[in-house]
Amino acid sequence: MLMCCGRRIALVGAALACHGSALGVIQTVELGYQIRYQQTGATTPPVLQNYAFFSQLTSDNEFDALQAFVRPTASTAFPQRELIDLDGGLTYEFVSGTYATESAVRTDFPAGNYQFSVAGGTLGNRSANFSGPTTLLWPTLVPRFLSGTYTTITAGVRSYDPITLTFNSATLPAGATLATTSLEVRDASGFTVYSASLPNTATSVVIPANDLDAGNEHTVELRFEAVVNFPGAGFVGGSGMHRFRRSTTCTLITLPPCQADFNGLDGVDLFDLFDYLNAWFSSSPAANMDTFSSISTTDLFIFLNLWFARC
Ligand SMILES: [Ca+2]
Ligand SMILES: [Ca+2]
Repeated sequence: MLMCCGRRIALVGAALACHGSALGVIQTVELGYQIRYQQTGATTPPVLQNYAFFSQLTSDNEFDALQAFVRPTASTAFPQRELIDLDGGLTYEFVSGTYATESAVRTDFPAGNYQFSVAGGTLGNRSANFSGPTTLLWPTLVPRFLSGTYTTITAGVRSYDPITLTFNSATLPAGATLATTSLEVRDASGFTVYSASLPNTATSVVIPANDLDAGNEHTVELRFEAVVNFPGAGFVGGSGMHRFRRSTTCTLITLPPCQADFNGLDGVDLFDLFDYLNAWFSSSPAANMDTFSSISTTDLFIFLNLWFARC
């Protein structure tokens, strides 16, 4: 990252010297592809969900009344797409709709030169071409979770135990200068309950105990991302990159809350046993485990069985 920042500063400096003024500088232009899969079982391969195309432009300066567009220069029929202002004029992004096939993506976004046009603001009336990648897919295996044990793990995941997920490693595109592997787990409301950045050589990750909710459905997303840099972005001082994202999601269902987790904290451990015994010896109603409200040795044995079985 430090090298990256240093490089950008150097590029800005070069551009300023070139123009002899403090006009804004296009820093990066980017074309990218995103491919999503869904995995539903251990034996079936992940199913393609969709492809998407996106492009991005960043600057070092806030634009005034700026409009930025991207379009393939090779196609007159293709309408130019407006880049959406993400953060007040520093980053503009366009994300396509999604497509069912790679060829459908190529119809709308053919390989070749793309024209980024900027109108208005300090960067007004500039345009430059940036060559799109000639190959859409990079040669890697489809990211896949839990080879061989997917169904058993999803059927009996205990949120109060660490959960190990295994998956295929990524094979990066030729010339990739930056690559990341990440994992994100979202609960049924879409809230992220666990995320991790992983080495690109990773083939497994351990979700710590108690990060997931008991008795809930979760979506796990594994994402591989790679960047290939191109020094000639068309804009003076700018750099270009192609970004590739591949992700696979699967569903993880955790077991309902467990009676052996007597205190409701940190899953099933020795403290639950001690807390239960305290309750049992004091004949607390909380120690009742069967249909008879009296606190008896039956309740104790039921609890001990659950505790040793960890539910
Ligand atoms: Ca507990
Ligand atoms: Ca009882």
